[in-house]
Amino acid sequence: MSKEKIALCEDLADVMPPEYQELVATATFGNEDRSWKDIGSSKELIEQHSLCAGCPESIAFRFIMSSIPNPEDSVFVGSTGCTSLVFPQVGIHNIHSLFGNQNAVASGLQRALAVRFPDRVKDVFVLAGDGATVDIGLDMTMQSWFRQEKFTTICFDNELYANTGGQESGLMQKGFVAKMAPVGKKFEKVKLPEIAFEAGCHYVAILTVSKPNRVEQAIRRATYVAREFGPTYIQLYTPCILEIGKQSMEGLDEMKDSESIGGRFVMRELMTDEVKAFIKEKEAEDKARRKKAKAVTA
Ligand SMILES: Cc1ncc(C[n+]2csc(CCOP(=O)(O)OP(=O)(O)O)c2C)c(N)n1
Ligand code: SF4
Repeated sequence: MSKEKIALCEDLADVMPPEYQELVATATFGNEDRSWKDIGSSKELIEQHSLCAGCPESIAFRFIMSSIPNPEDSVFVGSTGCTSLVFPQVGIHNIHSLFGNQNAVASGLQRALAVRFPDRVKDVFVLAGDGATVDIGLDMTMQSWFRQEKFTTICFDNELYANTGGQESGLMQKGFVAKMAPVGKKFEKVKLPEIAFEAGCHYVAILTVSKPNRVEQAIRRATYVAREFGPTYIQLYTPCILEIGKQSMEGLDEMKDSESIGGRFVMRELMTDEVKAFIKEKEAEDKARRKKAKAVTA
């Protein structure tokens, strides 16, 4: 979506419904400094979703959408799974791809956009479950990293195939028994962040979605690094509360437990020294711009 597309025709503005007028007045698209703090007012991002009540994937979507630096010129590529249920309701261009093919589709898209719009920054993001990213789609995921495709892959890691009722995934923890995997997982959770770094990702982060400022930082870093260097990867723990037997209000506690010391989702980032220096410079630039903008409005 673009702010231009929702602009009101002056002659008809006063007869438009108040909700629409409010949307136009508060939409954050086009504002470089929008952030997760705008979620409450930026109705253009996402209002409804069709996930289970309390599913952490829904808040992950909100944080991601409010954090990407260039939403009007961004495209999401999705895959079959619970994440794909949200796509019809997001205010960002998106493409649904065959299960597992998402990184192949994103590769072609990113290249085509670069040729078609050489003077505009276009960001592509893959948003898919761990089954799509790591199991059935691992070949496509890895090959896009080997080829150094310039986009960000975001894996919604709920440690199983949720949408089809709970089958085992490579990212499932050892010993976990899912509804459709009664024997229990026999090997450790695959270390995809390390594999991603080894396979050529220039910035990798693993975290839960319990702290929006951390998600925002990771998304922005991954986006900037993908533009300049090449592939980036973010793995977000979005537990399937249905599968682990939690109530709708318990997803947050589950994430907090898993990220405390010794947990499997303690936040970590992997990057080279060159990328670290680039991020430092970029964040200093952003800070200076925000300070200047604040001084002008004061
Ligand atoms: C080519 C293909 N293979 C298998 C399926 C069946 N299928 C649909 S969703 C899904 C599991 C999705 O799991 P995951 O990617 O982990 O996402 P989640 O639902 O857990 O968010 C599977 C196997 C399909 N739709 N298409
Ligand atoms: S089945 Fe699990 S992952 Fe899917 S929407 Fe429900 S809680 Fe979320």
